[in-house]
Amino acid sequence: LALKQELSRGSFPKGFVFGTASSSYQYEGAVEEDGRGKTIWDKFAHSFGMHYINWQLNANFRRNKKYNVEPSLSFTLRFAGKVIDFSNADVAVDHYHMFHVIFIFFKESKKKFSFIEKHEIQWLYFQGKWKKFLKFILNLQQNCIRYVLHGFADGGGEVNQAGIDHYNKVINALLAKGIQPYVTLYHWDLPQTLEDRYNGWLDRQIIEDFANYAETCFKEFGDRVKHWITFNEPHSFAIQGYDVGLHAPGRCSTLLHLLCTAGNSASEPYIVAHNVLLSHATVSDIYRRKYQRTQQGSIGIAFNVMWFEPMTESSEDKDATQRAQDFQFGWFMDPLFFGDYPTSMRTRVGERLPKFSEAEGALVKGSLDFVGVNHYTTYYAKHNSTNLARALLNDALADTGAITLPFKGWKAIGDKAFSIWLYIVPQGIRSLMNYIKDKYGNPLVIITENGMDDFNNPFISTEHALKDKKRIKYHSDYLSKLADSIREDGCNVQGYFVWSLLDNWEWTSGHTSRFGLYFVDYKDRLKRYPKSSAIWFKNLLRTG
Ligand code: GBH
Repeated sequence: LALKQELSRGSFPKGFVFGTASSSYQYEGAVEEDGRGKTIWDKFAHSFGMHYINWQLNANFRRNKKYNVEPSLSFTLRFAGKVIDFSNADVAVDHYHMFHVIFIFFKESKKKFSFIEKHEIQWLYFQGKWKKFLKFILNLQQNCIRYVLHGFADGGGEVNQAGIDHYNKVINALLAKGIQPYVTLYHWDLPQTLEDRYNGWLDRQIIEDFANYAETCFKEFGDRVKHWITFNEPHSFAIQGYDVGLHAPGRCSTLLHLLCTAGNSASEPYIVAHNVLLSHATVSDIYRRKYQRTQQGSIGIAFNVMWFEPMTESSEDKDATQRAQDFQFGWFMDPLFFGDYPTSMRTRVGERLPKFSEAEGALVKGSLDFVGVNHYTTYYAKHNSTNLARALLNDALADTGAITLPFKGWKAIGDKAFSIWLYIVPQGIRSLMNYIKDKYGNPLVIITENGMDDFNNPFISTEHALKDKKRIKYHSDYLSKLADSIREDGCNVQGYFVWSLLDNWEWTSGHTSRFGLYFVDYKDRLKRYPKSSAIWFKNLLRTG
């Protein structure tokens, strides 16, 4: 408790940045405006009401020859509704019209605004009354924000000026208030045209198209944006999109996966990840050769990284724990730091794992200035040798030969947030930071996401929902452990972003889940209110 009370901005080194994170698809809405093209998530979130059986007999037999996977007969069914509450992100939290809510942390000032005043101020801005609002607006305590561009041109090379103008407004407004934008180039919203034309991330053509898009961003915004994140969580979209099938484009090919369309989960996740790594490296190379010297920014990539603890002390489980980490984080980190995939992956995935040519390996290796880590939770890992896994799990996940669980017997590893996967284990962040330090030579790390969600309970009052003690505890516990990893263990961590600034559209969970420091009232014109955690965070950043 004593430690917790001490937590302040001063618990972190000089120059350490604090911010909140968001993403275009989960926030913006305005899907028909300013020439915005359709994305794979638009299609995915709207594909409900369809029931069909999609036989993949042939696909699976072809795959067997090529990839040496046991023959299987499988089919998929698509049921109604990809998103649990049948919502979509056509409106999301309407951020395209209201990016200015990023100012809702009020700077410490001579004038103390009351709770009500602050809301009136926000509300004015929300309604587009800019000038009046700007009179009131003061700087945020946070000194940066993680923002995602929705701007991936649809492959034709045509740049949409309306989109550029919009993001110029956002970036300039942020900088005018002293807030550094950390910009993510890709957070899962691939143009549907590229999916239709050549299967998106499955085709190497994506490397060139992504590079063109990224270069456009460097040209247009790089004079002001100094922190670039090429990708958000390639592991998530490779596995969820091409193996489990729960995310766009919803491909997978295993029996028992009722929500998927055609795919090949024995090979596609690996191909996708390979093309992502090559895209990242190509973009990073372009940035370094043509822009970095003049623009003086840095480039990184953000990964979803759970921490894993062995289920038992047996060497089998310890090996399985390492494999689980190899297949999640090492999959990307090893190529980036050592030039090739982990040995455990080479051994277990064999011919299905793509190879880097010598030149590609060299391009990928070292192609980042910082590692973004989205960290939320910790699981146990356990050795798994049964073939049942291949039937029950998805192919790429089964390749690990590890089962990961948040339970030991009946005992959960930590308290639970609302999301089924999110268990609260603060110590995990410290262990993970040490793992990165030891394994990869203490690279610069930025925590690009950390947070927890509550259920969007329709039966409780807004006042009640604003009292989010659990979230305060979550962040203060994780931040304490993070501070320990820096101060006591010497880990090179230089930033922390809360996921998320606002409640928003949580992918397959739709609007059932609330991750924000700010509450969004879905029943009343999307008005925003600070939860207790927003006030706590602001105070934390004010002290020390
Ligand atoms: C982040 O991913 C995303 O970057 C962000 O867009 C999102 O809003 C935020 O999390 C909150 O969810 O359901 O058991 O198959 C977090 C990492 C990795 C967590 C995949 C969910 C699926 C686990 N995600 N994982 S399961």
